[in-house]
Amino acid sequence: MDDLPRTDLRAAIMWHLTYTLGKDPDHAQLFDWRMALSHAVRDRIVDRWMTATRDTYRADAKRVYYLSMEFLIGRLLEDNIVNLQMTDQARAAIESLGLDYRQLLLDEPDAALGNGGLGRLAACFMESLATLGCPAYGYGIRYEHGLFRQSFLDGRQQEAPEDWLQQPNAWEFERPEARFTLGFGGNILTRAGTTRWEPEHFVQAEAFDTPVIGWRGRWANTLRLWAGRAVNPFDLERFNAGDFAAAAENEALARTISRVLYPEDSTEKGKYLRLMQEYFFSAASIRDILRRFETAHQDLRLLPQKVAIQMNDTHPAIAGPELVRLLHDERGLPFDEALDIARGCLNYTNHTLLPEALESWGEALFASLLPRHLQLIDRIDDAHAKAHPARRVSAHGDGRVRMGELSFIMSNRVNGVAALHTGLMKTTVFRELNDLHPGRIVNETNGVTPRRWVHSCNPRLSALITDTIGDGWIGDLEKLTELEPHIDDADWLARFAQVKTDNKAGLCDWVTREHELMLNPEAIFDVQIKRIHEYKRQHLNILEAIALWQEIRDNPGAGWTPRVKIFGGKAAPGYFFAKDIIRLINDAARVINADAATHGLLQIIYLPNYNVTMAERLIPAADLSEQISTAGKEASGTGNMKFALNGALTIGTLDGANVEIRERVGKENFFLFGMTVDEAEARRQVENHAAGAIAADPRLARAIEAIRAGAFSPDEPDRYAGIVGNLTGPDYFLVASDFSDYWRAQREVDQAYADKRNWARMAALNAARSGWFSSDRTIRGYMADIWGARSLTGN
Ligand code: GLS
Repeated sequence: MDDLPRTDLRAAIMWHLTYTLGKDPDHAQLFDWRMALSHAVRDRIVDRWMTATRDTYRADAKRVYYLSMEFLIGRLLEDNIVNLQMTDQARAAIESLGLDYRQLLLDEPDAALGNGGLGRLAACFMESLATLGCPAYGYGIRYEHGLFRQSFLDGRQQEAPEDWLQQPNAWEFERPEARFTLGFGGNILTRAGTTRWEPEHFVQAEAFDTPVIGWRGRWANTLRLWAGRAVNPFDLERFNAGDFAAAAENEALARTISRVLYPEDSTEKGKYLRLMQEYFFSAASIRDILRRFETAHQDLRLLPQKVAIQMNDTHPAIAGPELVRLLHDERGLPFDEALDIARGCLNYTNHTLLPEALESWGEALFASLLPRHLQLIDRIDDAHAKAHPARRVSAHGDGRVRMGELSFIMSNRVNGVAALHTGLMKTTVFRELNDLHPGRIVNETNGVTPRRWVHSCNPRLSALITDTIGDGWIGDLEKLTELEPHIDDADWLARFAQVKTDNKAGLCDWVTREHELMLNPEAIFDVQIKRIHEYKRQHLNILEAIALWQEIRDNPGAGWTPRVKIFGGKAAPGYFFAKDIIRLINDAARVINADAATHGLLQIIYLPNYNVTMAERLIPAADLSEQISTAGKEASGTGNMKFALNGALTIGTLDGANVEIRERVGKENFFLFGMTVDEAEARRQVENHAAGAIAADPRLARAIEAIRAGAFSPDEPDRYAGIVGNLTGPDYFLVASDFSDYWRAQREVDQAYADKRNWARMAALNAARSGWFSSDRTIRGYMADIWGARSLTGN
């Protein structure tokens, strides 16, 4: 066997094909070639990865630990090639083997270990942490099944399991030696003044490591995902007794813990298995963090100097009591000291104010699973009450354990994800705790990685930017402002507009191929892609489409600006209202697309199975970004940033990071509509507000009436009685009340788009002024304000 070739990529691919995959080139399939390339790329990451680890030990640097139930990483091959700056080399090597490079990249499964923005943010953060040379670990769960695969049957969402691990995963390293045994249930024993938890059931967490390489390959960190394993996987006694299924029961139970991602987003799960998952990954991570610390230090009081733990939402909140338990019960530190140390390490990011999303557990369920932790939470509450006797805010009370309060009390810093959201945290859910702990809440507005969300997904735009200002923007996105002077150059602006035209043409080809629908490339590509949720108001969008369709039919010669409305997104399987919205969009699309009277002027398409890869395809081709949530409900949004960076204009409300996007791109380059947070709150107090709004707007009334009368569901006219009843009744999310202003803003969009040159100008200004929304900037903020961590690469 020849040595593995180190420099020649083509030779390395051939080597891995033979010796890692065991395949003869004559019989290799696309999968084999993709795996061989992935291994060859991975080799180039590993050296950097190991030196980064050594550098961290040598510098005894503070490490950041990002604990998250979700990492929506998508595909990794292109990301890694791009960050190693090997694109040309990889393409040449693959083409020299007679293969199609893009096809090979597309063969990789999309790792959907997350639901939406929260999980994707975690993935962007991992990439930025590596880019900035900040020593960091991501900790999460290695779900066998990520977010379900969505398809439509008669317009209805169907869910099928996602099985990304059916194929071997080229990026991960299994670490059978890195295992922790975790307990559940059982009793608490107090002997000679010390208390110990004696759990009843045990499972093991086994680590799988994926290296995450930063831009230009200067640093690599680790994403460590835990898989459930049985302590005694096989019961020989039961097997010998002939009970074969029971013999493997332990193994099946343990594996269940990391089997599936809960498919809810921005809602509470409240399920027993979910709490097990939360404890499973938090406890394994905390033990791993302590183990690593203790290899270099004896004095546990140094922990906050060396360790910063970020809890991504409340899902890892149990990490707090677990750390206290390990320090106090297991290491013997006095309780108050253990509490101080834990609080010195922990921080918490809140990602939503929706009351239905604030996790809490019934105390009986909690105690049955984590009895010792419940006791410790009571002691944490007592200590907090003693320090702040004026007002009692507690994590445990009224029969429930509230993870938001627990996270807040256990944290050194608590942050929101956009300025508006952080402000609302202080005045709503955390008002009392903020009064008690002024300064604990800080804001870190979200960001997205420019490597994936501009450079890789939009190669045409990337090339134009680099051609104009050099490639420094990829590592320093605020350099995009250097584009501004070029926007007044007509030739440059024409090139910018051409990028969009070409991207749209590419999308049209793909839609024709995959979905047998010919889109009008001249139309405004109006895109709403995100989870389906009432607060995100996809139903406001489809209502406007229906009203527009009716208006075009009335007045076909009125010089309409053609429009293609593109939807994508999944509904939680148990969220029936959201599933009705999906079906309504599909039903309306069928009727409207078939109407010869409006053909070419209005088309609607709902693309099934929206995921990271689809976002990478759609965002570069979008003209208009729909960010239309009810004010106060979308904590930040991150899709909004990706669209603006790729030269789409936003139609949006004053919600989440829209506010900051509008401030930066300029209000004249943003289509604002809708009520503010205060106006929305006041509007809800108006009796029959929805009925009033409908009575005042005949267009809205007619659109709702069409749905009610079954215009889109003639076979079942009352199919949408639920949606109609809500829109005309309680309408908590104020779809009816915001409709007229949304309609007005959409007609402004029509007018603006008719002036192609000015539209291109506005789009270019959006791109040039959105550099602040890089996750590099966000991570720098966390490093300075929250973690006290520093870069080891001088970034
Ligand atoms: C979310 C919010 O809904 C988004 O607005 C936000 O951008 C994202 C990341 O901070 O977090 N919260 C949540 O539960 N799911 C999300 O996507």
